[in-house]
Amino acid sequence: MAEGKEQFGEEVIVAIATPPGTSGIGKVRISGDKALKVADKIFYSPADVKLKEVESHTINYGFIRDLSGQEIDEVLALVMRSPRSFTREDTVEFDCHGGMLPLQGVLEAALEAGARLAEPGEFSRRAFLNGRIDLAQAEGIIDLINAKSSKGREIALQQLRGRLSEHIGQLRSKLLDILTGVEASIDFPEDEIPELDQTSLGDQLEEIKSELEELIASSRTGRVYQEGIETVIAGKPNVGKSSLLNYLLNENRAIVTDIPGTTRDVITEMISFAGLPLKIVDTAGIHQTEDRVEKIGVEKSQNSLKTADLVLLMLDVSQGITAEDLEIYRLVQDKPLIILVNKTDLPADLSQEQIEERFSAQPVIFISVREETGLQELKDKIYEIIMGGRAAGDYDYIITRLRHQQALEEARDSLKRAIEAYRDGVPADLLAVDLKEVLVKLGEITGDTVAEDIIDRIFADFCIGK
Ligand SMILES: Nc1nc2c(ncn2[C@@H]2O[C@H](COP(=O)(O)OP(=O)(O)OP(=O)(O)O)[C@@H](O)[C@H]2O)c(=O)[nH]1
Ligand SMILES: [Mg+2]
Repeated sequence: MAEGKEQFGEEVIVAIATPPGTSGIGKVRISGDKALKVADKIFYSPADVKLKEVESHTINYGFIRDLSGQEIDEVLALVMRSPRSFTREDTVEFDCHGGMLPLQGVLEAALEAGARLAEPGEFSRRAFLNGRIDLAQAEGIIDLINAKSSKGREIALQQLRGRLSEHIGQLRSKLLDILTGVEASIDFPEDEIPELDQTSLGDQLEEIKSELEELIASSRTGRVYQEGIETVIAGKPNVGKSSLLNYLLNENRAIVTDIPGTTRDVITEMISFAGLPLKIVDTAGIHQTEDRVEKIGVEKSQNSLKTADLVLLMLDVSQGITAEDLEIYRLVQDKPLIILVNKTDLPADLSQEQIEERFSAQPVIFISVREETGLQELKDKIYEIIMGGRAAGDYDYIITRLRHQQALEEARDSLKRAIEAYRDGVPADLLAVDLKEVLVKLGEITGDTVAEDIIDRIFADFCIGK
């Protein structure tokens, strides 16, 4: 892919790298073989400094002027010369005043001076094409930017720094050693075949397989940390859904009254829950209604159930199980689900047996939001369901991306075939075919072996200026 370099670096790209809005500082980033030349056309320094002539990694004070000579902003110019920059190309970063007009003005001046607007993720793409980072590291960058929990940030940073790539690299090199041995045995004449060490080859393959299994197992946990979990509180009107939301948020976010149908809209909030990002959704009580406004709320509630990762179906212990409860259950029974029986401070009209009879194998927790009982048990259960029994600390490496998970699963399947083939004593050349397939799949994670369209898709997720 190195041949792409000239073609890419020749075009100087520019973008505003900070988000729109007002701030103390905003950044305009320029990269490409002629980045310094473009920058010098618009950068003017009272000390007559030319960016083309300054040392790499220096900060230079000056002003930006457009080509007509109009002054636009006072800036600091950070110069990073190839290859000691993120893109490995010559790069200039202008620290401007962080308002839309100065930033837009500097951007337009750079465009006028010969740069073109960068595509989303194009700086990172160049870093990848120029060998500064591999694909898994590039994904680490975007995951770090988008991290929704401190654990998610930690995992993304590890990935950005190449820990996952290193681990995949080690697995690949073990496989390559094995493959070399297998291929050598193909080339030898019958009587000179060096005895493939029977037990050890099988064991080595099994060992790699279990390392792949371990990585695959971590991916559920990883995605939870990266993306968060959407937890929807559902139930008929007046059971205490909004009261629970307020309790979890530790604030009076939603209106609570004893009038059924109080919540009419879907309320969404993020909370950090045992280090996990939890998106918590309070819904309008689902029931048949002729009220036009409430009807829309009920429809929105039903829609949010469709995308939920976890549903807390709330009942009222003082009311027994009603037709409305069963109707809602029908909507959510295939989702990860907890049956929450609220208001246990009131006289009960509902027993554990009755619930188990109607809601089959679902976990049931009795709570009282009013008296704050049963809520720790609820938190523990949510954690257990989300994490599938294992916490992040149980893994050496954590996979966060579906793309990686799928590549690992395909690698594992090919390896399984190789192991079976080996046990059945098939010829070495057939065994080699399966092993090569494993190598290709693992290479997709780091980008050593990956199709152009996948690369396009990954970088398209980036923001402009990154
Ligand atoms: N006794 C008792 N009352 C509760 C408990 N939790 C909530 N309530 C009361 O139940 C009533 C309804 O609570 P909400 O939280 O508004 O119920 P909701 O499910 O959001 O109701 P809708 O928005 O109408 O669907 C309020 O008067 C709450 O104070 C509880 O644990 N025990
Ligand atoms: Mg409510």
